[in-house]
Amino acid sequence: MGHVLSIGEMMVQMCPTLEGPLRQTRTYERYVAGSEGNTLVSLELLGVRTRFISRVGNDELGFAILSELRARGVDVSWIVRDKEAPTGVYFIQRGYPLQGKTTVLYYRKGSAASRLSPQDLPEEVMDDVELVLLTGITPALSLSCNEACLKLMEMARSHDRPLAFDTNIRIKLLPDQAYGRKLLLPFLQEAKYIFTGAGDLTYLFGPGEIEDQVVQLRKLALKAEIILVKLGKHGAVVYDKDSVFRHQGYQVKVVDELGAGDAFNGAFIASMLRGDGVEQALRYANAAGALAVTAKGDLEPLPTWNDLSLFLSCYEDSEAQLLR
Ligand code: KDG
Repeated sequence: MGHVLSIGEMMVQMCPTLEGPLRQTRTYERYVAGSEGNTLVSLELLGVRTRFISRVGNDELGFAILSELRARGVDVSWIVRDKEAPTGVYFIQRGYPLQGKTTVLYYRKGSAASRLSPQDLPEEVMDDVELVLLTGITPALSLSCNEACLKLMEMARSHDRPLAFDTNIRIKLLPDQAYGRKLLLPFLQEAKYIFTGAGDLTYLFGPGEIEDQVVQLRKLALKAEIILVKLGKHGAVVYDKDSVFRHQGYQVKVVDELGAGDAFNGAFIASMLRGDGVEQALRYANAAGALAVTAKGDLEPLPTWNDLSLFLSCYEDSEAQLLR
């Protein structure tokens, strides 16, 4: 099996040890995170080889990102150390001002990764690539990032490789809704697999029932064979060409909900690539999403196949016992 290739920004994540407003926070744990890279690490843990196109600052934090990704098996040979721009950083604020809610503060404007451009994509990056993964985050980072994502999409098409696209709308990175919708349109039109969520569908198509929003999405996503709608603790729904599969969420203790969608995507793609059917892939993806929220950090709780099997057998056994 070939590589899954993606492009994007990994940042240093500053995660407070306690809940509360950041103005009072003095102690943090430092992690490394970023949607596309998270999904690649998830894939690596599930036996799929991956390659990441990115830029990091030629600084200590950039080294931290490179060594984390390298240690987890991702091919980092195409990541550029940029001497002129710093590595992006973000802070998490938990439980304030709304209990149970997480806010993210980005310090990534002008970062090294925001300077990604089509020049970072020579033809050879497509060598031995099985699937290309893009998300709505990277095109939103800068005009040159958007151009790079469009180029990678074209490269996937010319090599006849499928595109997986996660809408991953980050309102803080987008000037307004009209811009966001226009930015995502070419990727939605091209993708074979579309990952999205209830909030993103409402951003794209306005409020309404998910079924109706998916009908609207289908009208423009003509190449989409599979549309996955992630519903957090309520599980997920998959719409393939002629069937709908629903899967309930697994109830777990939530420690840190960031990165759950990326864990979901990684397990779904890995399962499909090894030839499981859609229903089985959805089951693994839901389990991976659930496991991802049980510990801090985006990469740290990502599961292996053994973790997924153990989780599913225990969880489904205890559910069956409750039903008896
Ligand atoms: O999916 C989790 C990511 O959103 C988070 O770790 C940071 O990539 C990130 C982003 O751009 O918000």
